[in-house]
Parts: sequence; C-alpha cells; structure tokens
Amino acid sequence: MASRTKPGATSVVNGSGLDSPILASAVSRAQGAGVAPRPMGRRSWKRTTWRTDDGQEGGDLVAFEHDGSLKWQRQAPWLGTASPSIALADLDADGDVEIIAGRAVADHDGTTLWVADDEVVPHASTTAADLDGDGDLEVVLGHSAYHHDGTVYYRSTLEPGYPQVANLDADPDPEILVVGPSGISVLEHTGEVKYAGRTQAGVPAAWWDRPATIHDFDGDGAAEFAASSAYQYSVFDAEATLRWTSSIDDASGLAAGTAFDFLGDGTAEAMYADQSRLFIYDGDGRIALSVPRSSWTAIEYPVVADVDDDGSAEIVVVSNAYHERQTAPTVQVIADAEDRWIAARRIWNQHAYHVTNVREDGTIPTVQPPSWRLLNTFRTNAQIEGEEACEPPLL
Ligand SMILES: [Ca+2]
Ligand SMILES: [Ca+2]
Ligand SMILES: [Ca+2]
Ligand SMILES: [Ca+2]
Repeated sequence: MASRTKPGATSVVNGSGLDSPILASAVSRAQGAGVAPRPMGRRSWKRTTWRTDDGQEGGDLVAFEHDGSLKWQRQAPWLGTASPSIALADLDADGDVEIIAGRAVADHDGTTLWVADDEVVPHASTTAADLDGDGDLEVVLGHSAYHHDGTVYYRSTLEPGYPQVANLDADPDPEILVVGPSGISVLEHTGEVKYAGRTQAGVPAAWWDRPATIHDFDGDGAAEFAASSAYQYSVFDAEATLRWTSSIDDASGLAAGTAFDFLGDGTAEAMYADQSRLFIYDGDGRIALSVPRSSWTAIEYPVVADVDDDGSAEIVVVSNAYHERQTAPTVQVIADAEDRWIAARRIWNQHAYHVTNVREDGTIPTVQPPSWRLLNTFRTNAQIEGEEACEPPLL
C-alpha cells in the first residue's frame, strides 16, 4: 500500500473566508504511513463476518503499553461484527476498566465477559452511561442497552443505530439519541421511544446511518445535535427540527463531525470532514473555513484538543488516498495562526468520547460522572478558559 501513502510533510495553508479573529493557518505534520481502507459497498445492519489471517471469525483485540510495545493480544470472535470502535469504562465501578466494542464487553486483560444478543450497525460505536442511576454503567447499543453483567436493561422497537447520550428534554434524566438506517430517534432513559424515524425534508430516513454529535451549538443552554447523511451535514434541535444544513459528499463511508466554540463567544463552530475537505461552519451553517483532505471515509471524524499544550485548541483531521490520490498529509493539525483559539482539554481517547469518560491524564474514572448533568455533550471536547488552561475540569 506504499503507493497510497503520503510521506511526512509540513505545510502551511492560509485560511480564507473566516471572519477575523478566527483566521487560521494549517500546520500539518504527517505521522507515518497512511493506509487507505477499502471502499465500502452498500451497508446493512446485518452482521458482516470478518476473519483473521488464520481464517478464524472475528479479529484480535490488542493492547499496547504507553511506549507502543505490545501488552497483550487476544482473539475475539465478536470482533467479526465489522470493526467496531472501542470504548473504555469501569462498568461495575470496581477499579478495573472494561473494554466495550460493538455488542461485546471484555475485561481489562482482554478476556471476553459477555456478548449481547442484539445486533449492532457495522462500525458500531457503543457507549456506556448509568441510565438507571444505580451507580453501575449500562452498555448502550442504542436500540437496546444492557446492564454491566450482560442482562438486558431495555430493548426497544428500533432498528440498530448509533447511540449518543445527553439530556434532550426538560426532565433531568438522560435520553438516548439513536441515529441509523431508520432515521433519527430519541429514547427516554428507560428505553421508551420518545420519537422515532425522523428526517429532514427531502432526505430519506435511511441515509442517516452515521454517528452524531450533541452540543449546545447556539449557547442558549439547551442541547442541539448534528447528524449527517451521504450528502448533508445538518444541525437539528432536540426534537429533530432542522436548524441548518450544508452539502457534503460522503458516499463512501459514515463520517461524523464535532463542534467547538473556538472564540469563546457562546456559539460553537461545527466541523465535518467528507471525502475531500474539512469544513468548519459558523453558527448559521455557513462554511467559515475549508481545508483539503482526502479519504475513503470509514468512521473517522475530526477532533479538537490542545495537542501541543500551548493553551489554544487545535483541530486534528486525518487523510488517506481517495481514488488513488492523497491530497493532504496523513495527520493534519490545524491551529489558529496566532493561537487565539481558546484552550481545550489535551485528550480525546475514543469514538464515543463525551469528556467525563476519561480524565485528562488518560485514566478512566471508577465512577463516571453523568455527562448529561455537566457539559451535556457527546463527541465534542470541553473548553478550558483563562489561566486555568489545561487543568482538568472539575467533573
Ligand atoms: Ca470494572
Ligand atoms: Ca446503571
Ligand atoms: Ca431528559
Ligand atoms: Ca442550544
């Protein structure tokens, strides 16, 4: 695959179209060879069986030490459910971290604890939340959820989709936003369907088969969410009423976005990366900045963190060869030219990131603070303002 990789490079791209003072420069450093994933065909929530090199169904779950050396490697039949992303949480609050992927849970040394009966979407991004408030985390597949011991907590009438947990209404309990091939749905924390199968005018419900982002985009104190189809990136209010939409092109995968209030003015800028560009949107959904990238998109999305510890947030976006052509370094770090963007945490550890799932030092809390009572976000990072830059927030 060497021909599909781009060697290390540093480049500066002048930002354009961004209102001052958000004018950005992009400083890019490739972080090693990129490997283009194979293009995906038509997706279905039905299980796709993948096999290891020796022909066994599933894949290997691999853990590395902090220096990159191998810690352990376990064959995991449940990884046959089409490359799920991995999440970490201490489900039973006993001090040992469990490993969640797709519809399965392993303990901290990779031993499978249980596998859920329910199917998940390909490239599933299962999360964990204490939905019933008993101190243990439930494993949230979306259309269903399980107690930490593998017993069913709820099983809804929905088809499988991608779960996001936040408070999306007036009651203090969390809701589960499920976005998938059946459209946009919200469940109460009990699993009761609040609404199901919504979409925006002119877009088939089946196109929303991608992970979503929850954030207070307009700073009014109530959470909105961003979701994407193959050709739209859109922000909705909590009832799935469209706020704004912008055209994107992601027929090859199921990319997602994030958001961050770079200026600290109360309005968050949304970000999304399709097959050829990273877009940053202003509060009205206008493109404020776009940066070249290339990808046969799978499930990747841009993230925001203070990766160089300078007290100003950066955006990280990856690239690979799309139609044999890679237009940007494998990893790009995009910073404000004068580091005026406000500070962010220095960590983003998993696809289903929601701030309270990990401390800034990389440790996993034994008792995970309920994110819906604090920042009430999903797939966005926390701002850190003023002199307290880069101190972990009090959560
Ligand atoms: Ca545990
Ligand atoms: Ca619980
Ligand atoms: Ca609620
Ligand atoms: Ca809002």
